[in-house]
Amino acid sequence: MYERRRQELDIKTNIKAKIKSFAASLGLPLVGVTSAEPLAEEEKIFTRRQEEGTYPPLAEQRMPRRTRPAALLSEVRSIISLAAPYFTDPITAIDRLPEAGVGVIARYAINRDYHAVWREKLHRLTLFIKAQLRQPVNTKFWVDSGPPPEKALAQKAGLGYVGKNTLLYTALFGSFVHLGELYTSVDLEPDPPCRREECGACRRCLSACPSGALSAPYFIRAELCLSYLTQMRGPIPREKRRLLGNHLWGCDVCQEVCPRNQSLSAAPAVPLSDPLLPRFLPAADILRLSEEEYIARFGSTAIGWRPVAVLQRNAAICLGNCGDPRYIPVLATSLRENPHPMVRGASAWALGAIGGREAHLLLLKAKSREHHAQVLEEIEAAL
Ligand code: B12
Ligand code: SF4
Ligand code: SF4
Repeated sequence: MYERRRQELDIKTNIKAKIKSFAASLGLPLVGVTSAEPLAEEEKIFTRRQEEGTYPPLAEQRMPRRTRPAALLSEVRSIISLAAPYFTDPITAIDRLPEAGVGVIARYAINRDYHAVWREKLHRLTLFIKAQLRQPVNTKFWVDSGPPPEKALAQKAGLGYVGKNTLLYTALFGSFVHLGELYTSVDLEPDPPCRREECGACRRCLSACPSGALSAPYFIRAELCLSYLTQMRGPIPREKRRLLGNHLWGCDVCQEVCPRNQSLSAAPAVPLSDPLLPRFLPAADILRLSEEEYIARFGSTAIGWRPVAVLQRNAAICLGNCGDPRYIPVLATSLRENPHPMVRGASAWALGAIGGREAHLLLLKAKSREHHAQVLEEIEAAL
């Protein structure tokens, strides 16, 4: 009896400390533990937003799987929530950005795909936990793409609080962190939740959001967010293309303007992997990429989850938005030769957005040659 109690106490406290320090040694420095109780408050918020039609399309839709941990791992007793920083350069505001025709890539996307990096780390953490305990252990882990509501769990496990831009803020690395979680049958001592909320009267992220996606504090209209628009498959709705500006992939604006992230400039965090891409890329170069070149350059980043046509569609829209006639030739070549109708369509739109006689004539020429209905429709609209 005494021996069993002693073992239980050891697991709750000592093993937890060992898990935290092992996670830190893997490059996952922020670790908190929370219980596996259902998330009643979040279930209410998510369900209400599903009913209103404002629940984001990319999030898990089946509520029990989201908000009731036992629906994902029936023996779950504790949830280990983890956060690690990913920014490598000082945080600067978007208005100090580059010349026309140069596209911006969000910080998370320039690194090696964090899903793959994290999965490897969480696998090692699982093996470590199993090796520490002399009893059978069940675990499951996720990073981003799984059903767990990561920000809510991280807040509950004491890692930080959710700001008005809907992102989780940590004391050490601000909001530039990725989150992941490990559900386990091991009974660990929960950490106190984070109850602090430091936005106060500030509304900078809401005012700076280029697309109006942050329509109220803590409320995002995902279908307007540039992060969603730049990664969606299929043509970006025409009325939303101007919102993209020079965003080639993702968007960091609501984090860049946040005073809570400014002090990070002085001490960039150690990233989990070295960046594979620059943050600013000439959009014309993207339009000229072959499939093979795309895979070689972008295949190991999170951008590589999507086919080349998605990034090229965004590049064409960036060029249209910059309005510079220097890019008419590259857009005309793309309209003539790109194998993907979506990219040809976006190139037609961009020529129309730049406008002028030369662009008009090239669109007319393309119209006489094009056979694809969707591209023809884009050309008509651009003329
Ligand atoms: C779907 C999704 C998106 C969607 C929708 C974003 C969103 N905020 O929901 C889109 C594609 C737009 C997106 C964009 C981005 N994402 Co994203 N995304 C997710 C995903 C898969 C689910 C998020 C979710 O559950 N949304 C559902 C909505 C309803 O929940 P919510 O807004 O978070 O609601 C919470 C609060 O806002 C609050 N709340 C909601 N409504 C209301 C109403 C009131 C009145 C109040 C008081 C509170 C309140 O309570 C909720 C529970 O905590 C998570 C990973 C995961 N599995 O959780 C990553 C995740 C949130 N994304 C992440 C990142 C990095 C981004 C981007 C920064 C990427 C980029 N640079 O382009 C942007 C940031 C945009 C932004 N401002 O949120 C990180 C965030 C890390 C962090 N520090 O928080 C996550 C955790 C992925 C990861 N593991 O790294 N994302
Ligand atoms: S990521 Fe960009 S578009 Fe999305 S909410 Fe933040 S500022 Fe707005
Ligand atoms: S910009 Fe202001 S309101 Fe927005 S998250 Fe940061 S502190 Fe909160």
